Amino acid sequence: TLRKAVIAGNWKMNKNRKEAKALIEEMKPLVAGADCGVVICVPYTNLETALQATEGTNIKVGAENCHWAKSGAFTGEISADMLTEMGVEYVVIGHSERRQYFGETDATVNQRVRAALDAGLNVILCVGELLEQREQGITEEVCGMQTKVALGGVSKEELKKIIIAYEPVWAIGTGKTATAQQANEVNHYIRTVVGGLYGQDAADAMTIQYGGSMNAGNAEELLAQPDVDGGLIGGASLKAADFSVIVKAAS
Ligand code: 3PY
Repeated sequence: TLRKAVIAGNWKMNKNRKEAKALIEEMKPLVAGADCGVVICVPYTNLETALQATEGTNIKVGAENCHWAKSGAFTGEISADMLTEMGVEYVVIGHSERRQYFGETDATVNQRVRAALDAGLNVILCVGELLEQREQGITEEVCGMQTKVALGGVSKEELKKIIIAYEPVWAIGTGKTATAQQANEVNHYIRTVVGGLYGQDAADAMTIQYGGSMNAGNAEELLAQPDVDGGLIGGASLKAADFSVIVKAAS
């Protein structure tokens, strides 16, 4: 990467509080002094534990989603304000598992992005194509559209609080990884789209991660690509040793 990288763990629906604390304690010394941003995005029930365990360290804490309303009759949902009030600094929005299993659309992703920004959160916005879409040759159209809709109503100043994570859906939880070249191509394309919306300076400054089975073995090659500014890490973020190898590869 040409920019400072950010490595973010996406724990998904894993770890109870005790396990979360143990993982963070193991991780802390291994990532201390890293020359990249380090974030862990954890289940809501682990946020308090993670905030306490990471206090005074270089590890930032994120949630894995938030709702678009400030409060109200939305049983089971969590608002962005509830997260910032706790001290949470990041939130993942639009992960493909949300799109695939929970009816998330480009429009609701945009609403959640807006709410997160209004609350002062940093957003990790996920975009990515399905396998059929890649095979049809419409990867750029899909990722470009998802990016544009998600950024609707976002100002150039607010854009500084957004990281985009390109996560090809066929590479998520499947063990399949995009080649470093495929990752770089799409990341570069997304940067072009951002440049069209906000100007080249904003595009050049933007952190665009790759996600989708990035692990200790393939991180170095992916992170060596000029347009890959870090990673959103699934399974490998649940192991302190593996996660720290990726953080080192980004430093
Ligand atoms: C993966 O690596 O599988 C992810 O979904 C990261 O968000």
